[in-house]
This record gives sequence, structure tokens and C-alpha cells, in this order.
Amino acid sequence: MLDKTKKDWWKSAVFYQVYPKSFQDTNGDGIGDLRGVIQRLDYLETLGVDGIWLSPVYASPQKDNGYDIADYRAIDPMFGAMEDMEELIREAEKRGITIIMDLVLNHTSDRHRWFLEARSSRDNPYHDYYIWRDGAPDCPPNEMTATFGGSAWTYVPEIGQWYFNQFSPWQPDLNWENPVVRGELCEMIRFWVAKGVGGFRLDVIDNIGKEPDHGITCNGPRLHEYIRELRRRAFREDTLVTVGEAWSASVETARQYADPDGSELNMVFQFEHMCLDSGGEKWDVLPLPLVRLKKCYERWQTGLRGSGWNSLFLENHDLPRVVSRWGDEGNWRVQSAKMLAAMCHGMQGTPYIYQGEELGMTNIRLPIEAYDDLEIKNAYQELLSKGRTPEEALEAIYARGRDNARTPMQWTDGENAGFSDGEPWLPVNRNCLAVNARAALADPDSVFYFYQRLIALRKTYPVFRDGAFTLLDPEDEKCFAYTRDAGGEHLLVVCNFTAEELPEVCPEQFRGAETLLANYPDPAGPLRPYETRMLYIKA
Ligand code: TEU
Ligand code: CA
Repeated sequence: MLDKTKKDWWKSAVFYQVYPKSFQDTNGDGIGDLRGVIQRLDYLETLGVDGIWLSPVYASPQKDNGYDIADYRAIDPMFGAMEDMEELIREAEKRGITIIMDLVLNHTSDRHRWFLEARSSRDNPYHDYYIWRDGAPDCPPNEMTATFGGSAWTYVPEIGQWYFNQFSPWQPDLNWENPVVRGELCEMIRFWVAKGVGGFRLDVIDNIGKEPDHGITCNGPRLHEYIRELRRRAFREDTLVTVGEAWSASVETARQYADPDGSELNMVFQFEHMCLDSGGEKWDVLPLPLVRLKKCYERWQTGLRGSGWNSLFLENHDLPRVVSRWGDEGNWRVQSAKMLAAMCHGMQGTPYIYQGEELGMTNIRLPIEAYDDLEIKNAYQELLSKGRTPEEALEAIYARGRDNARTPMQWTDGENAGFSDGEPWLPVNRNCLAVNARAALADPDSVFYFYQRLIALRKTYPVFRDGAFTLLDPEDEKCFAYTRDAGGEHLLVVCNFTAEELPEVCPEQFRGAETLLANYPDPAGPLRPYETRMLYIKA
């Protein structure tokens, strides 16, 4: 177990993301709940993770599955009660698992009491909690568009003003320029710290310094000032984990967010590696350019060394399943899931496993009516209006839609995959007959045990945390190989990204080295389809 009283404990940790709506239902309403998370803590302890990043469980109308919060200090009845949350924190702690809550500070729900007050009159004390501009009903303040479709401005006829909503009209942006808002949010964070929460994942934190009049959303001029204020006032304890989600982060800005001087956050959660297989927008699906991926990782690995800290991940609740995306879910599901895991977990940073990733869960293909996500529904219409056929639009959604990651967790091969006794809110993937936790736990060669081993390795060999990264054969389009070196320890990670046999990659130094982990028996000679090897020597 990690010593979590140590300041940088999260550098040796592995986190697991729970998307509670899809994890485990315990009362038959088809929706996962907090008691379900409690029930599955033993499973997570077996996997070996040190913490759970829990997607939002706050009171919410669920327009964006809880990323639209109506009350930051209440648990949504759909997920349970405050007592369940407190029990989860306690029970997790007993198993060495820290609970990290999701903080959505950029916007609230349009049902939040602050917003209901704010929109009721221009003189209301809460009015200035949000961002308002005067204007005529047919003419929004500017052309900015919302992430989930339509204008970024919504008109409220009663007061003759527009409010700013970067994501959707149900998610009005908070006015961070108002110090009272910042104070409220800091107090709210302290409420959760007092309950024993061990840290926070900060949703779209790069957006809080926005300046809509200048079309600025990310990286606004006061962004880092606000984050430093949060650190001073809300994240007071050095041992709290803080993770900033920032789609816009570059290596340079990441050094600010995750400055080792501790003035802002512990680590960034950035997506550059997740955007390389798209064209102009996320629905433009391209094959993975492996050479670009390798160079992207190299830039981040070397660029943050000693001057920042990164998150390592291949999935979350907004992304498709990686085995379907970069692996081969049909022919080489198990091998490619393990290869991708080794590629990711061999690097410097803090790994995050998204629920079901440790089983090699795959994407799903549903009829358009069966999807729930507001982004998918909107994107489908937009793709059609841009001239794509319904088939083409659906293909893009099959490849990139967020509901790929949100199908119920596959626990067993039984009814509804053991997720629920009722009708699940989103269909279960039919491959649960083969892909499920019970089967994985019974099979020593499963993807699950490969992840378990990766987590254990990170705790055993300091080189995983500290080693300097060197990319081998940068121009090789099929194989991704790198080394890590620190304190006399040397690690080699080799990953065949194809179903072809490739020549062996083994620098002289690693001849005769110990194999820490591999996804085929007898790991030597040419690389078999999606083969991965982790070799280790200590001088
Ligand atoms: O996501 C940030 C974000 O920018 C996403 O909208 C992202 O662009 C999109 O999912 C890519 O398809 C965070 C949360 O992770 C996401 O679930 C929320 O919908 C969003 O913020 C708004 O809170
Ligand atoms: Ca339930």
C-alpha cells in the first residue's frame, strides 16, 4: 500500500475511473449507483488500484450525465444518499483506495439554484454569478458556438439578456471574474475535503478564464491566476491529488498547470495523443499515424521531465474503447488490449484505467435512436446537414461516439452482464458472453491480470516512476519501442502495433535481460501480431 501521507504519493499511484451510471446497479432501476461502487471495491482492490476518479454523482438533471450540476453539496438520489457517499469513502480507504471527485467548476446546470435566481432579474444578487450580455432576441452577442451544438449564447426574454454557455444551454458558464463565485466554489471544495475525499479531477479547467467577448474560451489571461487561487484556498493540503483536464494543454502550458513548485495542480490530463487519428474534427476518422503518436509521446515524456507531471490514459468516458480504436477487437482482442496497456503504463506519469478497459471491453454499434449522449445526437444531425449519408454519420459515431465507453460494465455472462436486474439505461454489449469480469478473473492469461501485473510493476521498480524516456526507431511505422533509464535500472518496452510478424527489437544492452511482462509465451525472436515485451536490467 502506498504511503499517502507522502507529498508526491500520486506519482507512484494508478487510478481507476468509475463512471457510476454504468458501473453497477443495485436497486434494479437500470442505473449504476454508489452502493454498486461499494459492492465492487473488492474487485478494484484485487486489481490493485490506489484511487478511484468518480465521475459526477452530484444532484443533476443529467442532461450531460452529471456534468451539469444542480447542487454541488448533494448526491443525486439516482446514485444514492450522502450516507452512501460517506460509506464509499470509508470503505475505499480501508482497501487503500482514495476517492477523487469530479469537479465541474466551469459551469453549472441551468437548474442550479444560483442560475434560477440569476435569470429571474438583473438585480438579483446571483445575477452576476453567470455571464450576461444585453442584446436583441434575434441577435446573439457573437458567433461563438456551443460544443454540443447551436449558439454559445441563450436568450432569456424575461430580462432581455443572453447568457454564455460553452457546452449547451443546460450548462450555463459561471462568471469566474466574480470573486464571490470563486469564494463559493472554494468553500464547496472544502466541504468535500472535510468528508474525506482525497482529491479532485477538474473538468475543463482550461476554460475557466474565458473571455467570450474576444472569442476566448481556453487559456484566458487570468486562467493561471484562478488556478493558483484554488490551490491556496481550496487545495490546501499537500497530499490532496489534483488533476486538471485540459484539451488545449501543450507541453509548455502543462509545465504551468503541473509546476513541481506546487503552485497550481499535481498533473494535467491532456489529449494530444488522442487527437492524431482525426482530421479537422473528431468525427473525421483517420487511421492511426503511429510515427506521429510516437513523436507526440516523446515530446511529452521528455518535455515534462522534471518540470511537470502527466496523466497516462487511453480511455475515459468521452472516448471510444482503445482496443477497437488502435487494436484489433476482432482477431487479436486480448493481445492488442495488453499491448496497448503496456505501451501506456510503461511511461512516466500517473496511469488511469477506465472501467472495463482492464477487461478489453470494445465499442458498440447501435441504431441512432438507442444512443443517449447529447453530443452524439447533435453530431448526427450536424453530420447529415453537412452532407454525410446516414450510414456515414453512423460509422463516425461507431468510431468516436462517447456512448462506446458508457455501455454497462460487463461483470458476468448472465442477464444484463450482471450490471442490473432491470432494464439498463444503455444497452449492454452482446460480447459480454465472452468479455466479462468473472471470466477474466478465472483466466490467468486475461487482460485483467495483465493490468494487475502492470500496476504491481509500477510499485516494485522505481524506473517506472523516474526513468528517462528514449524513443527507439522513431520512423518505424509498425513498432513502438522505447527505453526508460534511472538509477542503474533500465526498462525496454516493445510494442507491435500490427497483425504482421516484425523483426525482433532488442538493443544489445538488453540481451539476456529479465522479462517483466509479455503477452505471448516465450518472448524471443520475431514479434508476433500485437506482441509486447517489457525487459528489465539493473546494473
Ligand atoms: O469534457 C471536456 C470536453 O471538452 C468534451 O466536451 C469533449 O470535447 C468531448 O467530450 C469530446 O467529444 C468534459 C467532460 O469529460 C465531459 O463528459 C463533459 O460533457 C464536458 O466536460 C462538459 O462538462
Ligand atoms: Ca440503481
